[in-house]
Amino acid sequence: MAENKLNIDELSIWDDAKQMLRKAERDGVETVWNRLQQQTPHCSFGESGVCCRNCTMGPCRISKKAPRGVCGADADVIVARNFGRFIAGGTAGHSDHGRDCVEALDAVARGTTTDYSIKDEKKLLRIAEEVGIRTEGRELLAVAKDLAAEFFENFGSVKGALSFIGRVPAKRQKLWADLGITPRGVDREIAEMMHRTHMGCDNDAANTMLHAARTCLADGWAGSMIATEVSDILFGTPSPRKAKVNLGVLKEDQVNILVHGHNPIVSEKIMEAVNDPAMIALAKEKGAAGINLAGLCCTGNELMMRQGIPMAGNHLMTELAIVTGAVELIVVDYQCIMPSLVQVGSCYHTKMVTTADKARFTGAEHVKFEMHNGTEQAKKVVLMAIERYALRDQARVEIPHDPVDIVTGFSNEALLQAMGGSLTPLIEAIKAGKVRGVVGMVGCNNPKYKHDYGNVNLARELIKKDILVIVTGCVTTAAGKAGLLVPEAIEQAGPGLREICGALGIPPVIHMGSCVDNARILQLCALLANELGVDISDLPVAASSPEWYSEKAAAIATYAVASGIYTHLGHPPNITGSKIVTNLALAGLNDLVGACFVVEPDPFKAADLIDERIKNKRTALGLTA
Ligand code: SF4
Ligand code: MSK
Repeated sequence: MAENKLNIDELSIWDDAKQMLRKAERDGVETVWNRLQQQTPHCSFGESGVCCRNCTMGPCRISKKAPRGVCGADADVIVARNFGRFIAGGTAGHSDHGRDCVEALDAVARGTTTDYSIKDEKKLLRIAEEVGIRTEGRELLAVAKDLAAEFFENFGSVKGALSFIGRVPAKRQKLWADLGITPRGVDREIAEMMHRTHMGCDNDAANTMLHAARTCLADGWAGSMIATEVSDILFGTPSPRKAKVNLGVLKEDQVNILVHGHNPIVSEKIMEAVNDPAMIALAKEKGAAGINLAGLCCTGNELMMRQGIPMAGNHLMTELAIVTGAVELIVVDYQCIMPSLVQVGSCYHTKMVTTADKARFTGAEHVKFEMHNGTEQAKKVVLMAIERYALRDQARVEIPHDPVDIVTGFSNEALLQAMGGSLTPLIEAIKAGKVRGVVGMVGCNNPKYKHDYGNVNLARELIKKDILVIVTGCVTTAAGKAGLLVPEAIEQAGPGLREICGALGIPPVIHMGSCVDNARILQLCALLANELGVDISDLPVAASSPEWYSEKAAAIATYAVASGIYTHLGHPPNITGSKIVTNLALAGLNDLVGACFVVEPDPFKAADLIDERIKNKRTALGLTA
């Protein structure tokens, strides 16, 4: 039970969130905002990154009085080491997700599962050819087996280079090679980061930070990129489709199931089970009008992109979705799932089901999904949800109304198709100054900042300035709820962007997927750079994560910068205790990789800073600002 009263109007910009926060208060349910209050003020040593727990001579914390840890490490070394381990966690998360996808592809190829299949055969063959696998006259599954083997090689020590290194513009490849940061393999870079940050190894902050860049590049150009491409092969490459967002997607008279996490391997199976006529009949027998599936966070993005399944909410909405009292069951795989969901669920009738051995939650029921049993396990989970319907207390149900329409499904393939098969219309629009630049807005929510205030206002400001916005992850739901993910949103865009998006029939804010799908944005930048014969750092592009919170978001931001993309963050990582690391992040990296971070909490000021960068890049390319 919360101890202090929250000022609910200041916590979120959304009516559905505020309505549920008031209900949570009435129902005596503790949320992330209550716990933030209990944890505040945060420890300033931790916040500035100068607390080290890497050995038992410590823990040590750096201050004026004690400028070195017991071993002699100073603030710069400690901050760099902490940041290195932070992004190693993010890289591991995305990349392990990618490896799970490759395992599914391998199981399909070997015939050890019939629960999954190749949905996009053309993409399988295209990607296989791209990475040097012969396809002509061969059985599809033989090609799939070789592709899985090729991708597995990206995780250990790669024999030659990452499978997708050929996508990186030549100038960038040379720059990485000169700096010694060409990634060699996902697991290798993560392991080396853990090694370097052991006591007595890499005691040069700048050197550790360069390896951080290398580790994150392995995420962007291998772990995440493989996750995206294999998911498309197994579940279909997304194409534009309509969907709906906000808590209003829950149904008062139906069995409501929420999927949460990241990997479509679980959520796609749940969706199939929900559509099974026998399951629907059973739900009706139990008095429900049907079964309603909705997504949360990134697995929600995956299902929405490919299948048009509605999205109930982003990161800070996950507890509040349960507070509706209308959710029978929430089934999760991994990442960004608050442990508190078990407790929130127990305040209602909501059952929480975990599916991955690597992400179990005390108090949740575990239904282990393996490659060979996805269909069977998904039915088991849906049955549990149907059984819970009878336990629902309708008097405690309150569902906010009016879900918002969105258009989703813009994979690069779909974007190219919308442009008639080539990038030429986008390039011509950029040259003519109608689309002045492109910004990828990615990432999360963070209860320290007003929910979705930064995400929505930055997206709005950028499109006003004729800057095309691409969203992934939890920014998607924010943009969708603000009405920015529909073609009609061109009315809020500047005249140039309005004209181009209007002609193509696309929204000025384009949804490109989940957080691993930032790899699609990397690929798009590389395609643009290659087409123009320049490096990615020469393009009028930027990235932004106004409300990030996770290790994964830090890894994404770092691979964006190391790939040459100027990157805005709404608040800094825990690095401000080191001048060397902070200066490197905010300026020094520009000299090394042609891009750096910029930190600005105010979305309006951030839009101006991004605009300035885009102006400079346009001028350098000989274009009008
Ligand atoms: Fe302290 Fe050094 Fe050990 Fe860190 S590695 S806890 S700074 S003695
Ligand atoms: S789920 S990493 S809160 S985007 Fe990918 Fe959302 Fe950020 Fe998790």
